[in-house]
Amino acid sequence: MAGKNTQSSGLDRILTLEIARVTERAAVAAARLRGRGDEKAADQVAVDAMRQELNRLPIDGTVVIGEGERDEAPMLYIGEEVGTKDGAAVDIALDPLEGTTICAKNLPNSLAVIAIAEKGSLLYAPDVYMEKVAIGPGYPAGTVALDATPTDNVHSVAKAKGVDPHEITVCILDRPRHAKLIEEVRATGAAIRLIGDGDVAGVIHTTHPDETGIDLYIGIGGAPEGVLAAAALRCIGGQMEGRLQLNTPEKIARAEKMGIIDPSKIYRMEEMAQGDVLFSATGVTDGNLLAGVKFARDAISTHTIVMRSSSGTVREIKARHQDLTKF
Ligand code: VTB
Repeated sequence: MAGKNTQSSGLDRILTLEIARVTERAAVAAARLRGRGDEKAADQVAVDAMRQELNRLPIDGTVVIGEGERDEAPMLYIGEEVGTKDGAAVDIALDPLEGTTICAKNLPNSLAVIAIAEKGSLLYAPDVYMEKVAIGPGYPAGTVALDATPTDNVHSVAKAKGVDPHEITVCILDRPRHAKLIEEVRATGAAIRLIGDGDVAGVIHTTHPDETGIDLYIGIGGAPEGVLAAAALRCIGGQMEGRLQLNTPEKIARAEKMGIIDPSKIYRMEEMAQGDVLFSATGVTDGNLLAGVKFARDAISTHTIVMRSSSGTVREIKARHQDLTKF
């Protein structure tokens, strides 16, 4: 649950509005390349735009979840310092274009996302897979768990919601590795929303089941996306667990370098994103919660959700940008 202490945090309240600009800018850049079949180009323009805007923020920031290791990503790599340095020391998790393939195909739910947190409060996750289970707010603690079977998780959510498992919808990434999971969930009677990409959105969608139709997220996706999703849930409320898939000595060694000693540890949402966290996501393509960027002759419209864990405030910002020279 969101805490109440807004005084002790190093994060400035003003940043809650500033952070929206960062994802707005990245989303607009990516949206110009929606449906062009070029994932790399769309990602690159989003990265450039996000970096430019981030460097205007009055923060002393370090990217901890970013575009990759320093040698593989020229910009917004893990360890890159961003911001004007004139402000709080913060850690940053970002994905300028979450769902590059969705954007390239102009399908729903690609996002520009960022989380800014007090230094040392985000899990420094290597770029490996993470097994995840997540639900939105309003359920008793422990309703879902990675140690439980998918069948148990579906039954538990159904029971807590007071419905039959047939009325539960589970979001799962459409991947061959999920064949058994899909079969098991179907056997419970629950419906499945299969998504091509974009499991940050998939997790966030569990927080508004009435609008998105999704109650539960289960499956294996990227670990960086797991930390971003946990940061979002910390702000809105909900429950999530994640377990890194450290199944080779090489991955275990990489994780160790990042301070992860127990390779099979199950991380609760509060361990993946601790302290005060700000989160912002802007829709790139139209989605279940956020509209995509709209281009008109005289203005560009964006739809953003911005939230802060310490106050629990969730803001939706629908912006109409008229100074097109800025984009
Ligand atoms: C997921 C998905 C992301 O990576 O996390 C996925 O939500 C996991 O990797 O949008 P695989 O594609 O290898 O299954 C993304 O697709 C981003 O790359």
